[in-house]
Amino acid sequence: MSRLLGTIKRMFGGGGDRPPDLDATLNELRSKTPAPVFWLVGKTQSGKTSIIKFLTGADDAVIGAGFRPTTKTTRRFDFPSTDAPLLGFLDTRGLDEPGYNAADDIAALDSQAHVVVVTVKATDFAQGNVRAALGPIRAANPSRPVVLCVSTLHEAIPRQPHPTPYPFANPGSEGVPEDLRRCIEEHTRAFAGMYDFLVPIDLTRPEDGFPEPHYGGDQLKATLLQTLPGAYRQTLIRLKEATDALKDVHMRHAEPVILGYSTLAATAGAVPIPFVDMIIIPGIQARMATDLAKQYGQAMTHARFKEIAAAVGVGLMSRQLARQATKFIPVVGSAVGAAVGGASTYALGRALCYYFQAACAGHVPDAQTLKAYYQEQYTAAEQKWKSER
Ligand SMILES: Nc1nc2c(ncn2[C@@H]2O[C@H](COP(=O)(O)OP(=O)(O)O)[C@@H](O)[C@H]2O)c(=O)[nH]1
Ligand SMILES: [Mg+2]
Repeated sequence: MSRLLGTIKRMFGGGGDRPPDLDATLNELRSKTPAPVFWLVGKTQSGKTSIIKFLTGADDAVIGAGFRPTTKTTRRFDFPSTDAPLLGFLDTRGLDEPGYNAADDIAALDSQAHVVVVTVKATDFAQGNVRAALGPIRAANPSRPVVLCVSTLHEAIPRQPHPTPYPFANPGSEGVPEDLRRCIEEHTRAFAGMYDFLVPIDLTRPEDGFPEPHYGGDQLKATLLQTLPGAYRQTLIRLKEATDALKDVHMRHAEPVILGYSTLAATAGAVPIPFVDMIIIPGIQARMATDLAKQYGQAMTHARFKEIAAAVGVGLMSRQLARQATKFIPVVGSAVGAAVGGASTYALGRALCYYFQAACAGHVPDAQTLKAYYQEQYTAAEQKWKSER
């Protein structure tokens, strides 16, 4: 109601014709956008960052730089960016410190996390601090799934290969080396009643030389998918599908950025926010352009962005224009729809990458080629966005 009143006021000049603040609106949109948040609970060196690396494809440096403190003992990493996140991770790093008090973290973070992921090394049975933290976290929200990841499996079976095919999916199945079986049983006992799923994993580094560096990774992804509510699951699936297929290094980094901003734009298109098609979505797209330009080491000026957007046919209106327009357009904030918002942003992102890639190689594509590429991407993306709903 207050929004409607605000809109009417704006229309009739009573409250001025000030367009909404982009940052404030983006904040509101982020809170409505289904980006899964995982709460990682485990000792230092137990494999928390390795799980983030595996799920996002981001490297240590990016993850390290991306963490920001949330409480005294916990920090948060948003992937691919805090501006347009697809996945969020809370890292309880203070767990090992004497006198760690989960209550503070729960008060600050409980409402943010969809799934708790507990990491324990297969051969490390000193998990008292982890259980002490996990107990109240679970009690605060008993219906929130807890996934217990038993990591660094090979330490339980030195000089032996991983059991293949992955034998842990069916309890009691054959093929698990005795030493490893005992380790997992011990964790099962110690954490009884505190978790919903147990997934043994070994996320090794390529240089460790294991034939399957992400041992148990598929099972971990499948379990996390199973635990997430519908819309959040969709985000994870979209990320997985989009990045699995990509060979090009630039595109592997760019694609999550594009997906992050298109998901935000889809949310903007789906909720009736005034000025969504004049300010909000172009604002989201401009930020995406800046982010993508950085990925390709290219400069992104306003003029260049306008030129590219005009070439592909994305309508761009400046703040100035939007101000004028409110005086003449009777229906302010006609929602553009999730599919249109999402697909136009996605296609523009891909077109920008196409442009940057060509520019890096020393030739700039002509407007017609760019437009054809945009339209092809748009059609495919719109289909996808519609079929998901
Ligand atoms: N082999 C193996 N090494 C792992 C695994 N998980 C973590 N590591 C290694 O253990 C070290 C600490 O892992 P990290 O993910 O940073 O732990 P964190 O402190 O909990 O974030 C790193 O050198 C990782 O490469 C795993 O499942 N298998
Ligand atoms: Mg870490």
